[in-house]
Amino acid sequence: MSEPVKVLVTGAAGQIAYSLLYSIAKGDVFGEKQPISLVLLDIEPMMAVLDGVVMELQDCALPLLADVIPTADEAVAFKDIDVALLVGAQPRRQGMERKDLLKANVKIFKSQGAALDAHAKKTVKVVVVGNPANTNALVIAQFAPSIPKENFSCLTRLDQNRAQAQVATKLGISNENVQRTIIWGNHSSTQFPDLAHAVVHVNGKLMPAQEAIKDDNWVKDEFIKTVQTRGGAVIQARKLSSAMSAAKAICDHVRDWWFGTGERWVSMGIISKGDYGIKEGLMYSFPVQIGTDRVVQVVPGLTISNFAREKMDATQAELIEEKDCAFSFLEA
Ligand code: NAX
Repeated sequence: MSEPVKVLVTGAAGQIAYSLLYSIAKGDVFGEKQPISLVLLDIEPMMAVLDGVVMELQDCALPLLADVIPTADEAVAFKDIDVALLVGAQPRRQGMERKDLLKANVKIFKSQGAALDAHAKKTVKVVVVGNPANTNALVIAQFAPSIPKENFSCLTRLDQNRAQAQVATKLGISNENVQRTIIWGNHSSTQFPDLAHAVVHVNGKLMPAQEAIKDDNWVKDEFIKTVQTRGGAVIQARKLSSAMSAAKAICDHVRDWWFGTGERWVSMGIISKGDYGIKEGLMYSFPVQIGTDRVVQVVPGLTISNFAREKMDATQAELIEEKDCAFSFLEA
């Protein structure tokens, strides 16, 4: 058996982690032969709850789980890790303004950035899930200057999966028959779920999704709105935010980064190098392909319509505003 992959999950006592930890520990992400060492970080008041999570992981008697390290200490949590899944964040409380939320999270991700910089392997792959995910990811990257910028990402795979599932349902086909749905921009209600390049297999024939759907209004209006507001709809129904689907999306994101995507396209937030006119240095969701060398590359050469341009710019504008606001707290 090979050396364990050391995976940190923050927010480990929370609801996403409750689904995520089991999936990772049983081999859904790194494969069925790869031992895993799990590090679980949460805040001090959650340590008793975290003990319960550790007991349950033990009780699963999973063959791949080499060890479990629960902690509230960032120096312990980030030590020699290969993968950081940053799920924990300050939640938005009633009456809290967006800038207060940003301020609280800047503090968390600044501190975790310093710990990452000091203690993690330089090859560490970082996925930020805790909201506002794109901006939190930029903050942590800023405070971990010794880690290459290409190693930072944020999760928009849940949005991609939601988009894919909407198309599959609309056409009455299985999810695997829908490919190349794209999420551009922020993991927020300004994101742009784009079907212009999506393809579907219908009755054994590969065709553009929009041609198969034959309903421009649905594509440009209902589909986009449904995906943009899906998180809110789940909260409305469940009185809790998405957890099972979020955990599944994190597994998809990391598995594809670890093993490569082959010919598939996936969406993930990465630091922009200026592709498609998106401002350099923003954490923006792009369609990407990933090689077996774990290098992430933006899918090149897509035609961008005026409709798409407007939506891509609107979500970019929100990200610039969030970034400026977050970085103003850092300077203060
Ligand atoms: P929970 O409130 O169930 O769990 C969050 C956990 O994080 C808690 O146990 C809390 O104590 C812990 N935490 C807070 N500050 C911490 C810190 N400084 N260090 C370590 N742990 C800390 O939330 P959950 O439903 O699990 O959601 C977690 C985050 O994911 C939220 O920010 C949520 O908004 C975000 N989401 C992001 C998604 C995405 O696609 N990017 C989708 C799902 C989810 O909404």
